Amino acid sequence: EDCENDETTALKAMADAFEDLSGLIKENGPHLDLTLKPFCHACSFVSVLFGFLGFAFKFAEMEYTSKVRNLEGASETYGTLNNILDFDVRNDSVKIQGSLSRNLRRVRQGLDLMRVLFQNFLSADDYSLRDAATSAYQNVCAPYHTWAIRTAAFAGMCTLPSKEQLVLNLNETYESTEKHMRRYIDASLPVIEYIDNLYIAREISLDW
Ligand code: 1PZ
Repeated sequence: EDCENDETTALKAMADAFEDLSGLIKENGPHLDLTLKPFCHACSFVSVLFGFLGFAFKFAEMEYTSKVRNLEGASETYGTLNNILDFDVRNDSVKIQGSLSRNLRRVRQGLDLMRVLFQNFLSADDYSLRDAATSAYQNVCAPYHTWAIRTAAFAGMCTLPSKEQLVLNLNETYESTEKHMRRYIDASLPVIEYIDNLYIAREISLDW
């Protein structure tokens, strides 16, 4: 245990939450019937990180948070992620804007955006946060966003802070940032794959 551990940071809390969630998935195997409550709890830590990325990502944070809240609000009624999918399949509303299954798909894009952004962030020292975020957005979200959103998002990338400034904002050192980002990269992937499998198991394509 190192010294920064008695002070929880937003980045550490997010990595911790996803390690808990991926631990649950690993322990229970692919047949785990994941409940919405711990899932939404972990996802809410990612909102905080969006907030740290500055002004433009404030819009992304609001958009992502509203979808996590919607899923959170459904936890009493539906209980599990599987039940959400089953409900929307029965009602033919999987891809309808605002449906729980669509919001889950969008939250999954947010988790993946953060994962790829961190991978890019750590991939090279001379790779700016702006380039890391632009490339992550290009690959993970842009194919599924409207032209207007994509244009605003690419414009917004110019407002991102430097890597050094982000590390300062996060109240981390470069070393602790790297450690927690790697933990999130590793722990979020099984969660993302678990979500994808909910759709694949019901023969729902993932091209939207
Ligand atoms: C100098 C100019 C500054 C302008 C800054 C404006 C930045 C605008 C950023 C726009 C982010 C809003 C993203 C909204 C996306 C939604 O369209 C989708 C689809 O929602 P649906 O149709 O299903 O209701 N929502 C998502 O995909 C949720 C995931 C959000 C992750 C967004 C990341 C965008 C990051 C770009 C930030 C610059």
